[in-house]
Amino acid sequence: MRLAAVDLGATSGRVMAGSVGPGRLEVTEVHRFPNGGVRAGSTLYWDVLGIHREVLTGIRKAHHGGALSGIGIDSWAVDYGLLDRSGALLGNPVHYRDTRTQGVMERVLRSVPARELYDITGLQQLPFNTLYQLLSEVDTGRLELAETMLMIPDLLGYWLTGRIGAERTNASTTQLYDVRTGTWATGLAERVGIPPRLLPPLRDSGELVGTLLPEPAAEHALPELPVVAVGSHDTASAVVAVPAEPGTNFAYISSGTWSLAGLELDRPELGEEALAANFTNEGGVDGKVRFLRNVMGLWVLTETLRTWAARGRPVELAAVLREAAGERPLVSVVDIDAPEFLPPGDMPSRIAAACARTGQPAPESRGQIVRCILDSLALAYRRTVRRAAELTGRAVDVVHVVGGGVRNELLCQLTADACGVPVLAGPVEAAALGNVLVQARALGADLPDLAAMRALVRATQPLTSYVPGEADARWAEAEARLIEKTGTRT
Ligand code: LFR
Repeated sequence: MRLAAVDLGATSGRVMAGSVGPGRLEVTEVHRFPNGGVRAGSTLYWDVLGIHREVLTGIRKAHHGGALSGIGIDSWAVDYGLLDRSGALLGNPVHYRDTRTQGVMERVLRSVPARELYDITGLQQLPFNTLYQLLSEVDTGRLELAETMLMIPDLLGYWLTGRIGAERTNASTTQLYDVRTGTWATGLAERVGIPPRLLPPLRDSGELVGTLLPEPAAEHALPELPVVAVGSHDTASAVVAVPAEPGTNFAYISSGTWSLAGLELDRPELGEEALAANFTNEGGVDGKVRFLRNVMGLWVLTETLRTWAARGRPVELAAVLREAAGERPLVSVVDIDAPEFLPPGDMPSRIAAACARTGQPAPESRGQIVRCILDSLALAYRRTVRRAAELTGRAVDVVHVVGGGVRNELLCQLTADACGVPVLAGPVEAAALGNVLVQARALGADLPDLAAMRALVRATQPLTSYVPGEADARWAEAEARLIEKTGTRT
């Protein structure tokens, strides 16, 4: 069975051709395009029509390389488009890194206590949660004009099929979804001033979205293919492809623009301590819970390289990683999750400022700057993985790293060192593989459950293992230093 997996990240989008059969699972990239914010005036938007065009180009290429049986779309979470009563898009979707949400979360928390929000939605507080983005639009009048809100993969699915709906794993990231009942939290929406009519009917991953409309099919010489709802949140798809052995105590880090670090649970964990530690309970495929925290991720490194290039001093990632590997470890560490690293901009200056504030030497050479970023990321993984284990009373015996970050061997080794347990790295294309697996099952492949899907990933994808070094005392010291200087404890 040949399937197209559309996997959209915040820095690039790709369409992969997947092939699934007994003992066979392969994905091949057929189309890749850069993605990212487009600033128009003071607002950072997504070029969503450009994305739609690239998606169609990719699907066409995939089909013309061998007949497809289905299409699935996953993307980053929280962002959406609003449709009017005629089904037309009302304005361009805004990028979650735009500053329009500044102060909104604080305002909402004055009327809905954090405890209550967490009880209903189970979600971590991030300033760009859909709830806060929608509220930032209240004064524009757009919410009154809008009839429906569609998350990005659902919007693209709507343009392909004409069908409206909200796939659950992504709906669970809106902070408008009731984590216990699996329905929209309409009471909460009403209370904060979001019209519940905006929230479209929910669908599960594995359901059919619809079939490709005649117009795009004709324009791209495609048959009227089924579009399947996969784990449409990219992290949900990536977690499907975590090649965990049954019965092992594993944590995962889905490592890309963000690093999503945590555990897979059967039920949400909504206790006081989970709330205080700002862990999220996002919805997984097959009703699982993704109990995790967002770590700032490779974004800080990518923005650093972009800053250098913009100044006319471009550098190759591989070269600078080699330099970083030769630098002295843990000289300076920063709280990589601090809000100052969220918006686009000059990361090297922000890192230098954070080091100065905390009385640590500011890294000077490029190798030192990158080493500081990677050490700080690994330290954030250590505190997140250990905290997740404490909060759930579970042991973690192995950390699975999946996604693009698998290619960063230095970071994988530092992750093993920092967490003090072995890291099993791979697959790189976890989100696309998870996307393909859920489609394949929906279209009749014999993959009854997550265990079967993961067994197929294990049997077919290259994995690399990293053994922790003997340096735990150094990581403990760096952690203590960061807690002392910044108060970052959780
Ligand atoms: C990763 C991801 C994260 C989400 C962030 C913003 O690509 O989907 O899970 O928190 O992007 O949407």
